[in-house]
Amino acid sequence: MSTDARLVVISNRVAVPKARGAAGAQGGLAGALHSALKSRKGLWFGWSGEESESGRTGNIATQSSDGVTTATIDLSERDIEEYYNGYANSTLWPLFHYRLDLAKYERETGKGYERVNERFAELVTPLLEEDDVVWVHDYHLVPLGERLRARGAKNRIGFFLHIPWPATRLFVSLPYHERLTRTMLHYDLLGFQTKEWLDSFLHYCRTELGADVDEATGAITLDGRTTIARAYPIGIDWDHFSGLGETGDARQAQQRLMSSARRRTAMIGVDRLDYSKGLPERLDGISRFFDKHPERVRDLVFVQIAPPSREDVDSYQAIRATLEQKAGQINGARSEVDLVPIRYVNRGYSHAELFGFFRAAKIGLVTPLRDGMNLVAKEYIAAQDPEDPGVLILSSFAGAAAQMKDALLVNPHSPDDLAHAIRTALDMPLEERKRRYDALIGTVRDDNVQDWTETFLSDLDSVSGG
Ligand code: ADQ
Repeated sequence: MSTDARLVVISNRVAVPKARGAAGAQGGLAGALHSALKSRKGLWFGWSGEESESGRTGNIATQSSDGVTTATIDLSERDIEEYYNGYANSTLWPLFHYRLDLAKYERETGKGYERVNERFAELVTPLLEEDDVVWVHDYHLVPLGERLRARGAKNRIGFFLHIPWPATRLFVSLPYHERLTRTMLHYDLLGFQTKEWLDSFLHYCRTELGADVDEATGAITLDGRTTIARAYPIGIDWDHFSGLGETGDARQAQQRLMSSARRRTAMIGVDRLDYSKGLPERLDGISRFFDKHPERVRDLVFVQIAPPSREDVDSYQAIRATLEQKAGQINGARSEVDLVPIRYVNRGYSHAELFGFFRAAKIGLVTPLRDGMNLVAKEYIAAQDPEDPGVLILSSFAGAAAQMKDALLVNPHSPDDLAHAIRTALDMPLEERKRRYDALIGTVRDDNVQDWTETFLSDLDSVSGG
């Protein structure tokens, strides 16, 4: 890292290390942030995930290990309902994933969102030191930078959006959209996953805010203040993830899936149970494949691992019911006494077990309708055997598609397109599988999460702050 300044990460949730080394074992984003924090003796601030009486939500619980301090606060039931389940997950998440049909626009939840952002600013401000570099994460905390500035923070403050930025014509359906976006121009550096989301944001700033936008440098100037916006595609924790192949858990998981699939080709999907991940559409594609090629039902077993998330939000309950019904219908129509084509599992697994499943599966299906990046696509490739790699079928609407053009890119809305890709993957000769794998592995290995953290933070160090 190019500077000794302390790093302060602020995100909705904090991954509090439970035991020595636990943060490393989490892998992915939490692990990468933890190592950046460790090298800069940092502080990580956010919600504990716990609910408490509203009178006690001003208490900060701190914990230090390995030179990293975590500071967490509880939220009240009302905060959780309005800020987390409400504005963040029932307004911004669906809108940013192009699901206007699911986006709810309620004044009360908008106020709750602003109130919790204000509380974050109020509680973190006394913990900030003059030279700290502050990195705010994701859609839960868009206005936080402006709230910190209002309290006098002169620090360099960066923001990274993990999800897409929607097209301007969609985004302007958000009531008071200008109020939200103007707050973003109080950050020094804004990071997006892909050039596509970045371009949408720049377009919005130019056409709706009347900002002066320099496309070449990403400089956005409004009211005499300049913010830099750039694309920083996130990657996986390569060292951690690729090392998992050597573990007993990974080997066992691989063996388990291979032996239970017997001679059939295993095809896998691993996603949080979320409507943005295109799961019902995926099942429609598989069903279309079986309709077109009934003789191949015996060739394939599809395993979908989808742990529930955000269960207090109605649309998440609805997606769960839809999937259970669709999986049940396909299995009802296609099963034999010794064969069930779809295995649908609603639980989480360790990354080592997922590594084993990915390696056993000769086809990886990653077909979100819209996704900021999608790390599962990269994990699937990282887990393959270079001498006999599986085939990744990837939605062209995932941010990852911009870097992974050698996957079989599909339109996840089209069952025919999906069915065709499954057939192509099943029949793909080893030579082509290797060629595609060789073309994909470089970006998965080199554009990893450490590289992402270092690039973002070094850019943040070099912009003029305050
Ligand atoms: P997510 O929407 O959660 O992340 P993704 O990028 O795929 O999506 O990351 C999911 C992570 O959870 C992966 O590491 C995966 O292995 C893990 N996971 C999924 N199912 C699991 C299961 N059953 N058991 C255990 N682990 C499981 C958001 C954005 C993405 C963006 C990331 C990072 O929506 O677009 O890529 O943040 O910026």
